[in-house]
Amino acid sequence: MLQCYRGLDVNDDAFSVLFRLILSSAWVWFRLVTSVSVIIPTYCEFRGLKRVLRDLCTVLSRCGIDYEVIVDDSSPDRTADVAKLFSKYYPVRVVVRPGRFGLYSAIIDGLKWASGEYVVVMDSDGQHPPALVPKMFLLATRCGYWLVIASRFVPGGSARGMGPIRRLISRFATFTAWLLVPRFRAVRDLQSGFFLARRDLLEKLRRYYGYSWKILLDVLSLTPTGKVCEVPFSFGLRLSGFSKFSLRVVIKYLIHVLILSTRIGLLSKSPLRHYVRRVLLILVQRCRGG
Ligand SMILES: Nc1nc2c(ncn2[C@@H]2O[C@H](COP(=O)(O)OP(=O)(O)O)[C@@H](O)[C@H]2O)c(=O)[nH]1
Ligand SMILES: [Mg+2]
Repeated sequence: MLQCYRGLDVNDDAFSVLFRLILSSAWVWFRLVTSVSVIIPTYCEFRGLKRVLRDLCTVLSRCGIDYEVIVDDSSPDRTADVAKLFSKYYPVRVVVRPGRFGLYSAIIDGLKWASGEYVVVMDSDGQHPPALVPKMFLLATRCGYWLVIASRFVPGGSARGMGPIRRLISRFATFTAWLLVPRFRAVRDLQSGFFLARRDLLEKLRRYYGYSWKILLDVLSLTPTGKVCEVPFSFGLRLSGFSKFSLRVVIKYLIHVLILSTRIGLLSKSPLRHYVRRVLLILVQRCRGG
């Protein structure tokens, strides 16, 4: 995973160390300028978004990142106003949708405005550290990964921002996915909402539009196992506001995993898979949004 970084040799003299550092920063800067967009879905994150954007803009402007796209669902707390303020001074685009259409579709809609070859998806509530983005980008471009997942459950990561009940639900959700879709077993943090993916992978998801909350599962289903890596991070506490996680999200997630298992998992060999999928799709249409 991270061992693919080329480390500094103790025998290098000061000049060559400096030269390599300058060269690699210039390389990161050049690639980031042309290659990465960050999509941040928001719903009622007025306070949190301000802090996140400030930190993100500081980190990313140093790297010369392309720009960020904020997709807001007409939040009643006027979250979009914060984003619009930032857009006057930073490369931030604000997309305001006329109603609440859900997290998955917010990411897909954000894609229309994101021009980067790679796309980062992250929360707007401070739980995902912006400082990790350049590292994720390096892993993708230098080591050839198509999907880099910021993970709470690999060595070095932590989930201190999750309460015990949420942690239990997350474990259960991961276990269900591992059980029904064996190829997911290679990934420790299937529930992560913080990842970097090749743009073309996300483009393909327009067809699946809005099954559930966890777009990462669909991105994973399209990525060869050897092209996925996880990088540890510390999942922080929410800066303010409330989580949009709910029972409906859990139900949609379970249906989503079942649909995936009819495609690439345990149910994919069943002669009834087409009927099962059709029924599941009808069910998932009934609980749109969220
Ligand atoms: N545009 C949009 N963003 C959403 C919606 N639901 C959640 N989000 C955003 O998606 C991110 C993840 O949601 P969050 O409540 O933090 O989920 P949690 O981290 O799993 O508790 C946050 O930045 C939310 O503001 C939605 O319906 N529309
Ligand atoms: Mg969150």
